[in-house]
Amino acid sequence: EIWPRGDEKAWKAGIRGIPTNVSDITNAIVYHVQSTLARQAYNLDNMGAYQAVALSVRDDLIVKWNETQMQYTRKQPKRAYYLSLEFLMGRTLDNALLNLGLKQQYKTATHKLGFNLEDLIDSERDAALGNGGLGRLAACYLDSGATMELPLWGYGLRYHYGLFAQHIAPDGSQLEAPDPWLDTDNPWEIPRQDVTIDVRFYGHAERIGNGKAVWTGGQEVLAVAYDVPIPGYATNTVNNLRLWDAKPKRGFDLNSFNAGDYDRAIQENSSAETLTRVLYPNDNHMLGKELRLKQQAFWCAASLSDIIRRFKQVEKPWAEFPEYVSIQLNDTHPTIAIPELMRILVDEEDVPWADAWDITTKTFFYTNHTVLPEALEKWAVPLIEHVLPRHLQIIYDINAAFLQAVERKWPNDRDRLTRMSLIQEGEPKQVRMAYLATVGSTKVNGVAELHSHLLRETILRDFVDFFGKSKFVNVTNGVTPRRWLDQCNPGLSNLITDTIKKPKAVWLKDLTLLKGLEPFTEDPVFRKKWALIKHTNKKHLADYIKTHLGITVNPTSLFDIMIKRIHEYKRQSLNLLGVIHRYLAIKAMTPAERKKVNPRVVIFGGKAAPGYFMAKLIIRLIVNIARTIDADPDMKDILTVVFVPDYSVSLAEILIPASDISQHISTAGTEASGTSNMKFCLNGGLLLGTVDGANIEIAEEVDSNNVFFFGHLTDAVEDLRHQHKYHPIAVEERSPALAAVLKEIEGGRFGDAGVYQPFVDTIRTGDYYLVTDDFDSYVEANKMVDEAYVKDPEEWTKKTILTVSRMGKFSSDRAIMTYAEEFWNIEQFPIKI
Ligand code: OX2
Repeated sequence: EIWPRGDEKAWKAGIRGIPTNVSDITNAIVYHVQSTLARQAYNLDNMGAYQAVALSVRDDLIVKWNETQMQYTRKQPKRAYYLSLEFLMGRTLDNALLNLGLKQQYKTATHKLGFNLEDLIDSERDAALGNGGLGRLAACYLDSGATMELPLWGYGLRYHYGLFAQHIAPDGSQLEAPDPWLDTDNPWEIPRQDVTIDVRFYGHAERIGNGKAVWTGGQEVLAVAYDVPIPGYATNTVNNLRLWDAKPKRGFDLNSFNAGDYDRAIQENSSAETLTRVLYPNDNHMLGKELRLKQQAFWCAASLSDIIRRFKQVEKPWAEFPEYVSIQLNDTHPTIAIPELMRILVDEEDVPWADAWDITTKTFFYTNHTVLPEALEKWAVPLIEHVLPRHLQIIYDINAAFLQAVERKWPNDRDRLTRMSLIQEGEPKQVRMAYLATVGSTKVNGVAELHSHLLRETILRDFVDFFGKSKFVNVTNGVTPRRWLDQCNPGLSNLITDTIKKPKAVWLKDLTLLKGLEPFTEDPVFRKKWALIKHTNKKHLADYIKTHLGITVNPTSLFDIMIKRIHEYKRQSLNLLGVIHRYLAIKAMTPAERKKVNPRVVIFGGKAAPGYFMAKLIIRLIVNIARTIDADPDMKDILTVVFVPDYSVSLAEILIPASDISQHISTAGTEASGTSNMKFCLNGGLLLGTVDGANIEIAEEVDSNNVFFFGHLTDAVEDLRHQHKYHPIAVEERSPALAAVLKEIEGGRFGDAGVYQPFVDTIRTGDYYLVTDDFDSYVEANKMVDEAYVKDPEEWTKKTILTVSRMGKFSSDRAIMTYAEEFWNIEQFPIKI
């Protein structure tokens, strides 16, 4: 029945296989140069060659993608869907080649055609459809889902502009530039003009009894699917990431057009297309903008409609929906999917309310990524009422039923009802999305042990009392070892393969096998090879810094790297103040003393949300500290500070393998997990960090001897904040060392003091993130790092080997299998070709 027309033999004969020999691959590339791109060898640049190679790889992916989707359709295994407003994919070509196992062949083929594959790989633009950890996690999970052969799809938005590009202005501040990443053809997506869904906004919802309503009028927008193939590593599985693009439903308003009012005729048109125009550039911060709510609703409605269409193919009763479908909500961004599924079931499919609620709560699972109050989503009731009038009714109905149940359990406890209500009183009233997501899901999880614990003890405490403990669990994040070890650090990956005597196709899918490295810690020949790889990676980074920034760094120095979004809770502040402290200390030394200082290169990278004043000020200060220090001849070869602009996934792939130390120094209890901490340790960069997020579990695995911890613990934070607020003590008293540093900033050593005063003030007064409290122990920890690094390089190398060998837990394969087995109840479904 899959050959519905024509001659089956003709169809079968025409089906493409995947060429695996070099000459077929070469031919495929030449074909795309000539036929698809209509170019010739003599006018082909790297960009053109990249595109031809990418198109050829795309063909390979599509063969497996088709096969995978067909086998899913035929056998109808239960599927899981990962709804994420962000997928920070980075580049695709290298990853696709490695996952398909064709890199060597393509290297030879491109060489034959006069190109260097690595240069072509570098021609690709990052797909930056995410802000930071949350979006990159989604990308790692897709890689692991396909590698573990799970029927897992992603759903997201096809933003025309990804995260802004970051430039540094002459005065050192961040400048944002748009990222029109789709201006160059994107070979990694398959447009599906045939897969479209109507989505409604605004209008009017009229209740008609039995919990039902009809929703009419308003604006209708078309969602068009774009499919991004997601290849598993060394498997036949190629899963799908479906991104929705918005299109006006009608071309334009013909009446206005005919009346000569062209502007009006295309007005609705452009308002529809605005929907998927741009990614909101905030990390861990909620803005209550109407357009963002519309993005969320658009994406949820399109995805659910698509999922339901697929479910209808199996012709089963609605009660069995959760046996075919599980949906993971990546933070609260897709929470509107909960009332949307209720709307479809109740209003359109005639399912009674109680049954619909049962189906809905069995379908959804909610991952929380933060406890920071400013990041918790709350939508103003009047805004939801305006944009999604029917959804607001449903939310109120869900709330009424929920509060009745709370009332039955704890009669006459008004405080509790107020605390737990999905609607927060006030002007305006607000919908608490984390509560709605919790009530509407089967399980709720945090992303590291400490974070999950804090969730249960703080923001979701009442809900744990109500639903019971078993609903609230932990799934510690992970990272894909394909991209974050094999791809970014091939030297190390090859050494590991040779050493543990397991093929890559085996150990990269079972990262606990890294344990096999441990005995080699004591082997000096092995250590030498290991250390040489790190040195090579550092040279590579030094080259990058030289070519792109014109700064010379010495690869024998200790490379100290902090790359992440700029945020006060992450405390780049502590790092920059520590750098000034180091600078002052060196300045105060005699030349002879300076000779004994362990040289350090301190590297910062990260973007600030365009509207986040303090974060942008921090960037400006870092850049100017770097300029002052790098211009000071006394610091030559002793201390160099670098701010790497436009931090991205592909830059991380250069930076991480080159680190000796990486910093993860958030105020205890604020960083839910962190994932770059895992990437650094997996590449032999040791951790300098606070007792926070996944740092704690990393230390448990690798042994706390191999981690440099400092700072107050989570338990102490509340009291310290209270002290700062009600019994302030001057910085001069709390930390004289820090006071001396602040004085330098205020004295204008790094440029106009007035500019930085607001930053200094956050520390002098209030000090919400406890910089003062942790500064001295931070300086102390840095001393320990220096000592460990200089005193005994062999010992240092041993630490890095032990660390890598014990990082098995942090593979995203482990995390995704936990979701598959303990949440979604889906099974591995190998694809046979
Ligand atoms: C981030 C968290 O800040 C980070 O700690 C975590 O590792 C990452 O998500 C993946 O779980 N937006 N970004 C995050 O949380 C939110 C909200």
